[in-house]
Amino acid sequence: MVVHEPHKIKTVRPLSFPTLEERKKLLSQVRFNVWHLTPTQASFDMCSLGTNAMSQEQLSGQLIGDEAYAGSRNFETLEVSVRGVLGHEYVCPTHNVLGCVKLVTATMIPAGSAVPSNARSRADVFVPLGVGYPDVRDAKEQVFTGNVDLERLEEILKGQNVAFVGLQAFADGQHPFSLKNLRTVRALAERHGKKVVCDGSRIIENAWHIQRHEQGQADRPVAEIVRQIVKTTDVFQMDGAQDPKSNTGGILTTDHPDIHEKFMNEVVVYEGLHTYGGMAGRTMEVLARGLAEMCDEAEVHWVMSQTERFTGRLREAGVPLERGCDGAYIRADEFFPQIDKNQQDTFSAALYLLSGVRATASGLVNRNRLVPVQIPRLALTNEQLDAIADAIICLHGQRDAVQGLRSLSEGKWRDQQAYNWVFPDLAPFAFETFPYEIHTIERVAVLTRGQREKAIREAGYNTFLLRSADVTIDLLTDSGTSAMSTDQWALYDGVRASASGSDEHHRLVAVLRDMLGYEHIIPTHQGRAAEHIMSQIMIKKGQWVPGNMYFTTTKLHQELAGGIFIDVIVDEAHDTRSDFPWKGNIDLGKLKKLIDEKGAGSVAYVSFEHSVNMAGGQPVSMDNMKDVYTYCRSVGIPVFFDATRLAENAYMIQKKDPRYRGVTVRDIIREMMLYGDGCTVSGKKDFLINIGGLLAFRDNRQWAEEAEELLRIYEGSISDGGLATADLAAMARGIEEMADDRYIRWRVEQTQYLGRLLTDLDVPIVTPPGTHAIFLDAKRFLPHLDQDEFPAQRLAAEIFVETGVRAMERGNVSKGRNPETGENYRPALELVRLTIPRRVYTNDHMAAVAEGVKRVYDRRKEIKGLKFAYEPAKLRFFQGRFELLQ
Ligand code: P61
Repeated sequence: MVVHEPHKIKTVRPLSFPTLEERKKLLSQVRFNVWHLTPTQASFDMCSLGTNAMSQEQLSGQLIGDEAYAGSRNFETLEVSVRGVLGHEYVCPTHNVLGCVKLVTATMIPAGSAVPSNARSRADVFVPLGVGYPDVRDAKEQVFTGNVDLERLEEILKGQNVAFVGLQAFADGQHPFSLKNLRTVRALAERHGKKVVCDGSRIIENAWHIQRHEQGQADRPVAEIVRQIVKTTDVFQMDGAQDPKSNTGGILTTDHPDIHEKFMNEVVVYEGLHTYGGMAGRTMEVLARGLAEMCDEAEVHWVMSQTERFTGRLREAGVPLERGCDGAYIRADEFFPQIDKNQQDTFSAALYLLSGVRATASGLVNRNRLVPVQIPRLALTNEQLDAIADAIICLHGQRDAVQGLRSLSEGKWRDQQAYNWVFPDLAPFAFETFPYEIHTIERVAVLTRGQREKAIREAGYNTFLLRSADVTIDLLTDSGTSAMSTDQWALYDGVRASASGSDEHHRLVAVLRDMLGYEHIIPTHQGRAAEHIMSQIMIKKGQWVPGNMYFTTTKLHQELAGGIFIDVIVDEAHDTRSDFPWKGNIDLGKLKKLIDEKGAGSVAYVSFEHSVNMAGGQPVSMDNMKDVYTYCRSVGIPVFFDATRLAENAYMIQKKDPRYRGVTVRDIIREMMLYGDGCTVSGKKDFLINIGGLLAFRDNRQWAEEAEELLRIYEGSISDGGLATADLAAMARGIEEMADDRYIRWRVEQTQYLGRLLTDLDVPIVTPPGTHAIFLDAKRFLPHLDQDEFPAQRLAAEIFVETGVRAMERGNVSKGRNPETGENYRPALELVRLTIPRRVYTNDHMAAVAEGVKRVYDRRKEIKGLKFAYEPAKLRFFQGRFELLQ
């Protein structure tokens, strides 16, 4: 079975993709020491410290609490979390893990004493301070390479002035210890009257290793192993920026009141106070939540599976590396056997030059020969990690072309290094991946099959009536379900709200005028509000409204205004097997025939939808827009776009029409919009917002004034259309982001990917795959069911039971009954829509969906139909309930 993230993406941070020329310039500016580059100068920053994606609960914690100097509630939250998760009674907060080391050093290391350890990384601190730091790591151990050599430790305990035994979980990022070894060390230390102090910043990775490899531990949850480790130590310290996924912070915990007392007295000197320890209140809140969540079994397994996959891919390709708990630690000297100096920084510079990936060693120069390529926890997708591994493999293939960096100045610390270099002539590596880093995540439900059967029964076999809390992958709709970017959130937060004019309104107008080329910009709370107003001002009772296939809300408002919708889409759109590339096109012949028959005066306008939703997300060609517009102008009929999915349509033009291959999506949009007189938009789709809509007219002031008249009555003020000012800000930014070529390509190609997976598995879908959704053809999927047994409705329900994926019926149930005959309409298309939210799911989610649908397909013959148990009169698909036919 495909493994996918046990969460979805909540917010994203845009990545940068500097060109080769920019990378050369930047490298020379930082004297070829990539340590000094910034994350926005790199495509992927391979560092796991303080760079992890948080959960939405952690992020919300940032705004909770009192930021009090003394006795803050945030500290109380932290105490509860420490006791509950780690099991130690006392906690002293610190600004980060160096704060912990400093307190321990001040209170527990007498001058001239030594700290035997299984790690080397604290040499950076201990050596300058004159603390002895003997290595007691068992070099012979193969699996638990962080185990202590007990004989050697005993010798040192006997011979030297030992302060305490200082261990690290997953020492130096590469060496886990076993629980058994830890317990023995503790007993040994105790016999010599010494304490065990453990840095557990990577305790989760170590606990996972114990669960996986230590005898008798396989059935224990990570949470229990974590407690065992902590309780085996006297003092436990943790970097908040690692496993608890905070951006900083640290804790020092113990069950010894006397030790804690010393920490409390010392913390005021170096850190802050014993109830905040140099952390902001919000950091304690984030850290507390991160601690409480870090043992989540599904998440731990996901994170570790990423590390295994990444190192496995590199190893298979022959890249010399050591296993890291959080990535691959490249053996730079073996990577470049022809280079005798500065191999680590040469690797870093060459990798950046080749691909824009930044990976760098830090700390003291000459501590080891490794370059850590760490995976920020939860922040990257497998698709991205595979590509990053491929970049390293690509460099490995060209390693002979690389000359070593020549030192300009030799520092003690890595950040002090500066070099000269001759650029190697490398074939560059380009990324075609998700162009974002995951900023926050939202955990999703994982129910048993039995629980899902119960849930769908209770929902009357209607996926609209399922609780989202019961859904694992929610493909009901792409409407209002996008992940906003950090840029959108920043603007949202920074807003100055207003019920009249606002800066955000001005900005939105400017952005839309530039994007669409339309003068009159009227925000609405969502798409149907714009449709309502458009229909009311443009349709006279009894007028025809030809369009390229109906959409439920659009048609409803046209009818409420007294219009008669008539479908003039090309015939190919109704054929689920046709591979015609422009199935969204209007059939000009049908349109002309209508106008010839009825007269131009009886046609209100042409309702022209981009990337036609009900046809399967099928695009309209540029030529068709031109032709329809040219003709309509000649007969004096306005053309209004439903531009809800305009950017997706524009991408399809870029992809499929050779004349537009080199044209940006932004320019294509601008040209598309030329061939219309106005538009309605549901902003909840391409505009990358959770709420919002738009009505716009190109240059007709009278229409705009009439529209504003209705807007004031039905929606809100003319400067917000009933939206919060903050939502206007998010919308303005979302519109800019939707036209980013990398984003929109990735977005539509993800849909195409799901389509390809399903066709490869012979599952019947509407072809070619559309832009926002894949439509399963229920007539071909369940050919043994009559359409009045609602095959698409049943299929959507069955997919949920099989996989936890929620889809939407688009067929006989949605179309409704003919009011004259009382019969179901039995439309040509009987479909199930798998709709893909924007920036929310990864390609692993897509693979899991395809695999799950295939399992339903394999047992399709046993699937029976449905009958209505409750049938509402209007829009029955929303609230209708069904029973299984026996
Ligand atoms: C959807 F089952 N679409 O696809 P509003 N035009 C277009 C849309 O796709 C659209 C609207 C206008 C939805 C949500 C939805 O029966 C349903 O912002 C091309 O939702 O008001 C919405 O925009 C309406 C799903 C709407 C439905 C109605 O999932």
